[in-house]
Amino acid sequence: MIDFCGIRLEHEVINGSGTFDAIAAQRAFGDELLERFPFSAFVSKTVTLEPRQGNPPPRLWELGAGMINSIGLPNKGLRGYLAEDLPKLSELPVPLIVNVMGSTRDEVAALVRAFGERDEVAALELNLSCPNVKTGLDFGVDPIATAGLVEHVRPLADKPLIVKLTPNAGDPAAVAAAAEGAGADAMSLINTLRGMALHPHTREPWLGGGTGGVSGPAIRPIALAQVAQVASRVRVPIVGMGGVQRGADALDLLDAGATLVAVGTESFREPLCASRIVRELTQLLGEPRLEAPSTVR
Ligand code: RRO
Repeated sequence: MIDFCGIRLEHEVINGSGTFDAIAAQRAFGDELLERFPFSAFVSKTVTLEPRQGNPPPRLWELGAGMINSIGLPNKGLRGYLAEDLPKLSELPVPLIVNVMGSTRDEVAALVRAFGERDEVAALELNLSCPNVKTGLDFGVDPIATAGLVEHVRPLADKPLIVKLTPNAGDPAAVAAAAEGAGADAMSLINTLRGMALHPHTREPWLGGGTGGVSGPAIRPIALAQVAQVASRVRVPIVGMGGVQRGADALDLLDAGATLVAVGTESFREPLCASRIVRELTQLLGEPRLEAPSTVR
């Protein structure tokens, strides 16, 4: 059992927001999915106050070592989510973490207040890091804007507040420290890195949104470095993610200072990969660790 902000979890592996559609997966895999749910907590896709269509297609570009997405946050909005998705997601056999995003403080406040009242919700994740939506206010790249937002919404819900950091900030550890100082209970990182692909014939940007977010094994070393850097600056627990494909990748993030590890892009190739990753990680955690050689003076 792992204690994460007072929530008891069976193991260290959860999903990255927006990378596993539990409702669609239940249609595909049936009740077996619920009997052997791969994650120890479920993180929802980002919810905004009003419904959004998302970005024009194409929305994906496959890379040799991952992909670029430009999904642009399509979702039913708060009312649609509460009416249609929350009742289904509350049947999952694990705690539910709802990821929210707004383009103003008041929008984020309304979302935090609404989900803060729901018993089905174990924790909230503030998405300060979507690379594909121009909000006008880029809270997540600026420590002062981040602190202002977290201070504003922290008193509105009596649930753990996780801040999802962007790797596209100049100094993600400074943003993390500001969020912690303002009352955040945990950090999650990394979201995707801004990237681009060109249409093979027209030479125009391939993605409908122009640019997108790079994820998958290509970003794994960046995630590891940023998790280590953030872990050296904050005391709150960290959810580490970025290119996790195997138990060994998860162990790297834990050793860099994460308490939990999230799996994202790999779930598109192998939807139930998290069960395999948990098995691999459990075995690795049970093995004796080699001592680092003592320095010869
Ligand atoms: O929906 C998206 O395009 C998206 C989001 Br909200 C995010 O946080 N990260 C990402 O890579 N894509």
